[in-house]
Amino acid sequence: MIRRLSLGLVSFFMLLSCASSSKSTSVKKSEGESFSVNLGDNNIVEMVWVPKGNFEMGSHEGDAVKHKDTPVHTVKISKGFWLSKYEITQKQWLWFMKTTVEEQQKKQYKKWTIRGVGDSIPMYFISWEESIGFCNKLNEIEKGNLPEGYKYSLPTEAQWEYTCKTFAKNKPLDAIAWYRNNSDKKVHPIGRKHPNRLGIYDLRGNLSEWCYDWFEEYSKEGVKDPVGPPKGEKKIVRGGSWFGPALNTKATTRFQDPPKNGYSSIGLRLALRPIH
Ligand SMILES: [Ca+2]
Repeated sequence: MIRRLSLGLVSFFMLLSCASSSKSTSVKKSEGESFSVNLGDNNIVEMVWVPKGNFEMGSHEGDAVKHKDTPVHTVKISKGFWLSKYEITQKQWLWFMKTTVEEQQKKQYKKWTIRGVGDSIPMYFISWEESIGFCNKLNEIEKGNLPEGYKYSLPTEAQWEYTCKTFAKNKPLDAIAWYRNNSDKKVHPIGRKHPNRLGIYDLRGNLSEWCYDWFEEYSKEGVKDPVGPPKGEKKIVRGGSWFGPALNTKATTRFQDPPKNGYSSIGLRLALRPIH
């Protein structure tokens, strides 16, 4: 009886150690530090700390009719947050969410062309809902390792524009972004252009990026940590892509798309951010 019990215990501990070896190896994250999160099987996502600050959101030039990016208003980002250094790749998505870009294409617009397949090419044809699904799955796995009050999510639109505007390098667009004039109508591997001052790559161009917020018009009053309205029809998309002209890659240019749709021009950048 005792022997059977101890054998049982041994198998139980063997099972535990097998389970832990396939799990992500997590360390507690500390504010201010960049870190890497392992999705499993050595699929590492590097996360870069973005410090808090105030900025002027919106465009003075006003592409308002099409892009609704006026009036300029002051936004306070009251806490720092993390953004992934790169757009999430096809290899990372396949490991974590179990679908290929071809399978995603079939779910979306079959007539739309595949624009690049490869481990280091960012994932596209993914909807806002599927992208939030990626974040929530990671929250489950990382439960207990997250800083208090922080969760994995999509960046808010304000966090995205703040990072793009405040930490920009003074370089020509061709040096930092893939867009219509230089992309050869393809999605490119991550990290081939110059990063911003924080070391974040491809914010502008390559793939546009889903943001958390539902679309709403700006107002001129200053706001703190905006997250968008509670309901809406379309989600914010930022950064422009391989497909669009230079204007689309501006830090201020806003796009919006239905949350169930995926496109060959939109991908996912992961955030670990305060949940207000
Ligand atoms: Ca991008």
